Amino acid sequence: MTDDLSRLSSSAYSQALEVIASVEPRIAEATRAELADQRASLKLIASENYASPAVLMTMGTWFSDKYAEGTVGHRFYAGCQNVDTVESIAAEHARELFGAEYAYVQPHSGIDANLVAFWSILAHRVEGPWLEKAQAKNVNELTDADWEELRRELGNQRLLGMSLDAGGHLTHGFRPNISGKMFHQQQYGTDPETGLLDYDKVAAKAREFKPLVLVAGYSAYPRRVDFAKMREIADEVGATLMVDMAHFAGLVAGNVFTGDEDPVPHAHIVTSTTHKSLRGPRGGLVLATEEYAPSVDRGCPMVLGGPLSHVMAAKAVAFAEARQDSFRGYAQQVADNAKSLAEGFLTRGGDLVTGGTDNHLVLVDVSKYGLTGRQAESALLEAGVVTNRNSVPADPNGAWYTSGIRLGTPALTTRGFGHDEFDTVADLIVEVLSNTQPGTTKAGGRSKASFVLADGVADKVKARSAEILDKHPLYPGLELV
Ligand code: DSN
Repeated sequence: MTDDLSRLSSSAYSQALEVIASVEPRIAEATRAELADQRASLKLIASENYASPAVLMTMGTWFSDKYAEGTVGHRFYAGCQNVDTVESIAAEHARELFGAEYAYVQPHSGIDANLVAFWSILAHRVEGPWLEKAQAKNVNELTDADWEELRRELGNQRLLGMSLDAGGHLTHGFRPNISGKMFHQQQYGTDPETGLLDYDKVAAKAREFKPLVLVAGYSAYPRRVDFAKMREIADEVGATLMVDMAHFAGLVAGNVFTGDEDPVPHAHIVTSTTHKSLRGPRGGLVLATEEYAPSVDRGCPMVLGGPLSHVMAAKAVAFAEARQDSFRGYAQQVADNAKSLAEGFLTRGGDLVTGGTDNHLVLVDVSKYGLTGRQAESALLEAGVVTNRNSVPADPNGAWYTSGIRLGTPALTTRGFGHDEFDTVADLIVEVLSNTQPGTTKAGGRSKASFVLADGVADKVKARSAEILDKHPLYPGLELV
């Protein structure tokens, strides 16, 4: 931010907090406390970032008050002319940013974006009278008999996605999620030795299972994916390729992932969030080929509530930021920093799933310290290092306690961290983990949750973190009064 913008943001936020405090002072106080906490901690959650003040401020306007179900120029409510402007600009930026034929910026979250994609794929793939009927009518005009016909057509559809413990996401067919209920699902994993995707095995599974939907993408796989290969597999078995790029959208936007690693030219439909490596507001996004656009457009009211116009406006601002040259430098630094972080662990004897990274995240297996992921996450938090526990492939501790911690570089890269800072971060984490012991259960056994962090370690780590955090302030120049 320039000095002028810092001064303006400082006064805008200070005044906004005063207005909030006049109604509910505790919320104003919690908002101040959240900024202070975020400024004082090492944020390493791979799915988080720091949006710019421009993005944040765009969300706090009267666009929040407007209903606008439908699509641009075709709304179920009157008075949507300004929402139309906002949605059109956001979609235009998204198309340009990703080189996509079509962009739908209404989804409220990544899960919503995936529901829109599932609906779109199902509706698109049902040939014949039902599709014509659905396209000819408003969804609300379909009769019970129409729906019965749809259920018959759609029943028993199959989805093949990456398993949760290999790094896939809940919405990729995990049994307790709606995606695992609405589809017959099977999962592909990673090679037990290397932890890497084995495309031949994915292809063999696809040939055997013949899915309607092949889902690629991940939330905890520390490597790049060859989407050209995934498309070949999908084409061979007649599946639709859906890529969920929620985690790495910033690396696609910033041209770190190009060619076969860029999902947009290869997938039929691509979903994303907008707030992770892409550094926008909390929300979702669907990109599609023209062929899928009509069914994607039915996302609201089919599976979405009224679009959040204030968030669509903030998406437009974030996409405009991501189209600037500086975003490419940022995205490359995110990937370079992840490598520095991984090297920092490896040189200190750390155990990483797949032995390293080539995206924005690192998955550390903490078993070698005698800890569960939950104990590691809690001990690190005590020392001001914010991470999240995560399963590792074939995790003996399951999805609750886990054996890993997932670390991402997008947020601290936004603060200006580089190679040396991430090497220090690895050192601090190893310091905490090597000085943590599992606690004991009431029955005297080894606990999977409680832990004992050696005296003085948390303070020492906090002091060393403060040195680097102070050199890279969050929202530099933004002072609240
Ligand atoms: N919560 C997000 C993540 O951490 O990956 C996605 O669900």
